Amino acid sequence: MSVVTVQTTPFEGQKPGTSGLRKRVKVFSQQHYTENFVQAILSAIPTGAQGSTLVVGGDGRYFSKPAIQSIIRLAAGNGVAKLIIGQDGILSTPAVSHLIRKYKATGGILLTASHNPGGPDNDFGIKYNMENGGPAPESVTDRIFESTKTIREYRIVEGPEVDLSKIGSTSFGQLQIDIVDQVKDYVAYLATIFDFDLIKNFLHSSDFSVRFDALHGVTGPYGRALFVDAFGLPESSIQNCVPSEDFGGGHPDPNLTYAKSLVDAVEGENISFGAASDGDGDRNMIIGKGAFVNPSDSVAIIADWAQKAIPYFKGGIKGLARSMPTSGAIDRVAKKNGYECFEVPTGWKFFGNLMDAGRLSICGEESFGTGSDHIREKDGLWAVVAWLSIMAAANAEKAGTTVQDVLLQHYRTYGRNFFSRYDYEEVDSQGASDMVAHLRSQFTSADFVGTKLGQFEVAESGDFSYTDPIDGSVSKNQGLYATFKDGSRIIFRLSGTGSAGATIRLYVEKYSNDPSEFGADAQVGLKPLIDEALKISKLKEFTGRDKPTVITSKV
Ligand code: G16
Repeated sequence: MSVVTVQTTPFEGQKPGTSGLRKRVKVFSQQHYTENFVQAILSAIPTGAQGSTLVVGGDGRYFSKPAIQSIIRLAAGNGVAKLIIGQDGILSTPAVSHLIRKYKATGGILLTASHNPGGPDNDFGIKYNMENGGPAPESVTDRIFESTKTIREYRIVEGPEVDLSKIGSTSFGQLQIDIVDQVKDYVAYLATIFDFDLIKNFLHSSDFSVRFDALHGVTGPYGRALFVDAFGLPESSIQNCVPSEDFGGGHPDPNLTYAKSLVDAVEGENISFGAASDGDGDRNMIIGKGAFVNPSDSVAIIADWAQKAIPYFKGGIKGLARSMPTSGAIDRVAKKNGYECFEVPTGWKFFGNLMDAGRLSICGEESFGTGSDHIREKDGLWAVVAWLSIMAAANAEKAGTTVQDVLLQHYRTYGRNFFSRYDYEEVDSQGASDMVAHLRSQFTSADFVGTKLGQFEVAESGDFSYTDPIDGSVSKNQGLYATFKDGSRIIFRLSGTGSAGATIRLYVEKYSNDPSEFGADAQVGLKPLIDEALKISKLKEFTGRDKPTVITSKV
């Protein structure tokens, strides 16, 4: 088998977004499109592709199979020494991160568009992760993008399709390929982080019931291995746990809109604890009967209970962090406990340096991402098992404690950061960027501070910029924010994960330490702020939209 050089021409728009390149399958399936991007990744590996070991896997969505065969040919053509591939090409994003670290690989190529729908008419995605197991930083994604703009050829080795269904070692020319179990290593790792026996005992000695929904995504087999096999729960504790290439025609995004069947089941069947995960398994949603755990609260509560409830953290917490639009609930936990706390731009890649430097243990994002330094990706099932650990610990203190009780207990200690996010998906790109320009001119003007939006007086505003405390790199224009005198905030950002048009995100936050408000519906308390945000942005005038596609808030 010899290396063949294939002539190609650059494609426009192969710029990695918040988390890799996400486009419609129809775009990826154009001749040379996927090959160009993968060649650009291989050319951008800081230590070179030659002799490297890469982990390859994804959520199994439509187009994964031909993409993996292309990656094999390109890896062989670029002198990669070894590929570690999940059986049938399937690995959750957290599992890839874990395998990169466990096998000390050079990096990994992940095939997923995360929570975006799959199938021939929907989305596919490719991203590169580094040797620490985390998403490539901007310095590397910029190199990938530069390379896609000038690429003229890529190198492959031609050969027969590799059978990915059998676990074991095989080869493709000089390239060694190890096909590995999708679930085993990851679940074994979780068992070292949490006390599985304690969780199991709690679940079997109480009437606390659980329902996990994989939304037909990659976590189905992982969910089964955990809830049914490890914790001994009945089949009825899991739903939608058979992965499908198009996620059963659904939208594998664990929120109140797209995981509605879970919400209905928890309410209708009187289930104590519901959890869902997204297409590639890095996001999570936690609910209880009558309770929605806002992701911003979720990470704060996990941080608050971690040392008490999760063996991995018994030795201490190094620091906490959140993305900028995430509510400040976790900051309050950090303050009370004397932990360092960081505010980074949206994107999990920004947490990695802090973890590698030993300054960050637990972090999260409002976008249903929660995780810790056990890997370098957010981790949906980790968050679910963290919550089960908390519920076990809380019930050990007081039998019968519900998810709602844990929330209220947290608010009584720290006050409540009401938070909501409005998403306007697939809006006209021009309208969205005009709206952002209109807002930027106001939010970055010195005169804006002191003005009043209704009852809210602007205390501080700008376009968020972040200087990485470890390597000094600067990321600018990460979101337009206005903080008001009473501590509340509004933020506007364009999403970096959509595949068509633009997605506008509006984030609103308000703090209250008035116990009579703790049980309130987030929407009610936030309405005046939301109204002001919509007014100043002229969102309706610029986009024609008068209501959001998705709202993140209380049930
Ligand atoms: C990705 C990133 C997250 C980010 C989220 C939303 O998640 O890893 O860090 O918060 O996108 O980003 P945006 O607001 O730009 O759409 P995932 O689960 O899609 O990989």
